[in-house]
Amino acid sequence: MDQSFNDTIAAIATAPGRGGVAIVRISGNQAAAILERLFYPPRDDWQSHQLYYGEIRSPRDGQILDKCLAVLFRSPASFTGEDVVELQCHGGSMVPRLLLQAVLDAGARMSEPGEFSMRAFVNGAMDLSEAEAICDIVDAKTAASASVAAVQLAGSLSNEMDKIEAELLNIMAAITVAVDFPDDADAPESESIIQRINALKQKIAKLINSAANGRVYREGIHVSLCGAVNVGKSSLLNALLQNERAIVSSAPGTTRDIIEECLNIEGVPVIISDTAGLRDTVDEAEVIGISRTQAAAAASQIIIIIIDAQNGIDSQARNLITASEEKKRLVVINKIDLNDNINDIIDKVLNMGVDNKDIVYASAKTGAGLADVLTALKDKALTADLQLQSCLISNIRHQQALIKTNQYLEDAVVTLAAGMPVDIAAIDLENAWQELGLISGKTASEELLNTIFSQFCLGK
Ligand SMILES: Nc1nc2c(ncn2[C@@H]2O[C@H](COP(=O)(O)OP(=O)(O)OP(=O)(O)O)[C@@H](O)[C@H]2O)c(=O)[nH]1
Ligand SMILES: [Mg+2]
Repeated sequence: MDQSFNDTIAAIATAPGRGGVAIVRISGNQAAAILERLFYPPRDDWQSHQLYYGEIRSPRDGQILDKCLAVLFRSPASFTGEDVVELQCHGGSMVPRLLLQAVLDAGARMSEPGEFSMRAFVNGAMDLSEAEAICDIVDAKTAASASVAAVQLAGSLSNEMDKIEAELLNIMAAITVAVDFPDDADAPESESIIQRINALKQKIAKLINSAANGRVYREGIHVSLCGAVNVGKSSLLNALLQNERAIVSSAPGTTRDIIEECLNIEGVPVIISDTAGLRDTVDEAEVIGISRTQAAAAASQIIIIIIDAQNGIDSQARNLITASEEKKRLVVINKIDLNDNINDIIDKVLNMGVDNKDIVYASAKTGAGLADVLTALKDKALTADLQLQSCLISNIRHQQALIKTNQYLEDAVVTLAAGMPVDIAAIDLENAWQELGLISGKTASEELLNTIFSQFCLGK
C-alpha cells in the first residue's frame, strides 16, 4: 500500500441511475487546487465545511458542465483525513460522469474501490472495523441490519477491542517482568497471570457468542421451502411475501427453478427459496429442478418441510425429515382449511424425532397460522434474545480472529499451568495479540487490507 498518497483520487460517490442529486468526491493534496480550477466564479477564500453555489466548467474548453454545490473539507477534518472536495451536482447518467471527467482532466486519478476508506484507515481517521461497518450500512438488508452496522460504526466494537487490547498488553507486560526479572519478589505469580488471561478469555467468548446472531442480521439467513409436489410451497411463499411471486397451480410439478426472495421478519433478513416439488419423474426440466431443490436444501441454514394436511405425511417429507436431523428445521402442515384433523400427522412427525415446537400448522389459502410460521422462523434464526444496541459481532472475519485469539490465550494458560518457562507463554500471548489486531487493522498485512478494501464500492 502506498502510505504517502501523493496522488489525488476521485469517483462518483452516489449510485448510478436517475436521481435528483449525485456527488463527485475528490480526496488528496490537490483536491482544493482542482476545485479552484473547475469552479466558477473563481474565488480564493474557500472556507472549510462550507457550501458554495456555482458552475463547474470544463478545464479543456471552459464549457459549463453543471450548476452545483461545492464543499471543501480541509485536512484533517474530513472523511479520509486528507483535503476532500465534494461536488453535489444534478443526478442522472451523464452529468456526474462529465464532472468526474473534468476532475480527472484537472489532475485527479480515478479511485479504486474502497480507496477513500482505505485512506481514512491509513490516516487514522477510523479503524478497520469502523471502515467495514460503512460497507455493512450500505449493504444492510433491514433496518435492524443497518442498526447493527451503525452501532459498530459509532465505535462500539472499536471501544470494546481497545479495552481487550489494553488488558492483553498489560498481561504481556506482566509476563515480560516475570521473564526478565524471574527472581524479583514483585514478579507476578503464574497463578495470578492465569486468572487474568481467563478473565480476558471470558470477555472474548461473550463476543464470539454474539456472532451467531450478529451475522444473521448482517448476512441474513437462508431458508428453503421443500416438500412433495403440490403441498403448497409456492402458495406459502406468496402468502409470506404477501405478493403473488411464484406461479401456483393445481397441477403437480409447477415450480422448476428456484425462486428466491427476501423477507423481513421483525428486522431479521430472511432469504427464502421456493423449490421444485420432490417426486419420481422422467421430465427433464423437472429432474433438473429437483436436483436444484436438493442443492438449495443443503445450502440453506433452515429448511421448512411442508406436508399437505389432506394427504398426510408422504415419503418425500419422511426423507426430508430423516435427512435434516442435524439441521435447523420446521415442519409446516399446510392446507388446514381442508383438514384440521391433523393429530395423526403430528404424532407421526413427532415419532420421527421432530421437536414439538418445530411443528407448525397453517393455511396458505386463509392465512391461518402464518404468523406462527414467521415467529418460529425468527426464533430459529436467532440463537437468543439480543440487544441490538449492545456490541455485536456480525462479521465472520472478526469472529474468526476472536476464536483464534482465544485459542492462543488458552495455549498460554496451558503453558503456565504446566509450569513451563514463561517466555513460551509470552510467545502465545504475542500470537494472540497478532490475531486480535486484525480486527482493528493494527496487525493486518497489506495484502489483507487490500482484499478487504477492494470489496468496497467505488467512491467509498
Ligand atoms: N385449500 C388450500 N389449497 C392450497 C393451500 N395451499 C396451496 N393450495 C393449493 O394447492 C395447489 C398447489 O399449490 P402450490 O403452491 O402450487 O404447490 P407447490 O408445492 O408449490 O407445488 P409444486 O410447485 O408443483 O411442487 C394449488 O391449487 C393451491 O391453490 C391451502 O393452504 N389451502
Ligand atoms: Mg411450486
